[in-house]
Amino acid sequence: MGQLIDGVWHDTATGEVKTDGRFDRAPSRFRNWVTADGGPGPTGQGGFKAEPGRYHLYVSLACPWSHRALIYRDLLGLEAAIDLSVVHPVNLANGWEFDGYPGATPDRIGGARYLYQVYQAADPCYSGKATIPVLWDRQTGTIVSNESADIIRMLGGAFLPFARTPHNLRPEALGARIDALNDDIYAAVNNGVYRTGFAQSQEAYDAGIEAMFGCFDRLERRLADSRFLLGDAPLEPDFRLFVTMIRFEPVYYFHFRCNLRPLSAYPDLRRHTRDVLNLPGVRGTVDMTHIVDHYYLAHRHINPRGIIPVGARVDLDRGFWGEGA
Ligand SMILES: N[C@@H](CCC(=O)N[C@@H](CS)C(=O)NCC(=O)O)C(=O)O
Repeated sequence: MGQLIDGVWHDTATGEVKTDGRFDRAPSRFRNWVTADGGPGPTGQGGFKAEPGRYHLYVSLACPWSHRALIYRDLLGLEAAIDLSVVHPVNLANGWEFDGYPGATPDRIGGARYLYQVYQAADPCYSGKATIPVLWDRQTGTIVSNESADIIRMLGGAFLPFARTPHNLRPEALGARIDALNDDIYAAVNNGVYRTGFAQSQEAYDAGIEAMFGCFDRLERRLADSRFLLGDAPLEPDFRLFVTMIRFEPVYYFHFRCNLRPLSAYPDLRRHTRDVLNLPGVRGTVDMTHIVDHYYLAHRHINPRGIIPVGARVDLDRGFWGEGA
């Protein structure tokens, strides 16, 4: 996977696995915000005014964090306002790379071969991982943000005037409930699957599994009498949950050993995934080939021979987990 150290790429471990075998994700480093008037947002510096055509998104169709941003862009109808570059799904010694795979694109901004070169262009002395997604500003030639949780709030906030189909996915009155759900789902599920899959001790793995399935139990109870997590309309936590659950059965169940119980034990959680999948704009953001190839072919420390288990072959068009789409 590798990282940049003082602006130079090194194919070395990132130090996120601690001596007790825990995976501890490094925080994102570019935390500026696009705002309506260009004033500073909750973190970082100002100077990034919302304008159509000025900003660019770098994404991976495989990556759940990128997937959040892609869903917001398509669901809100921001395709004309924010264009895209899509990386190759299999990131190896040089990290994420452009082109050379169906559905991937060149770097449409600077013609870089590797994503780390986009980080070098933003900051020639940058130290840290070159992660995806990235929100890039053409005008100042830098990265605004590489944190998906913030990027989706910008798309659903400052960019709404340019949206073809605007919705408020984070109503102010529900802010505290949304944040509490997001925190629970992030720790136990979104990051929880990585915590479990990247664990390098039995204790770290067991703790990840316990937290994840405890959260599934809570979500199943909540969804028993509610179509979406906070009522009849899908909101921010529904999309944040969806991007992990759509990958769960083909990938996390096998590859990250998230298999205390099969998801058939959680019929409402599955139904929720299907309901989000069928919302306008969502299905087109799901690319199962990028997803499956990324995890099974890039994580050589977990799957050294790159063998893809037969249970990973989910065809969304021919029926979702054999239940009809
Ligand atoms: N907190 C970040 C996490 C992004 C992230 O970890 N992306 C992964 C892809 S799924 C990545 O680019 N990993 C490359 C690496 O770790 O070197 C966000 O939500 O945007």
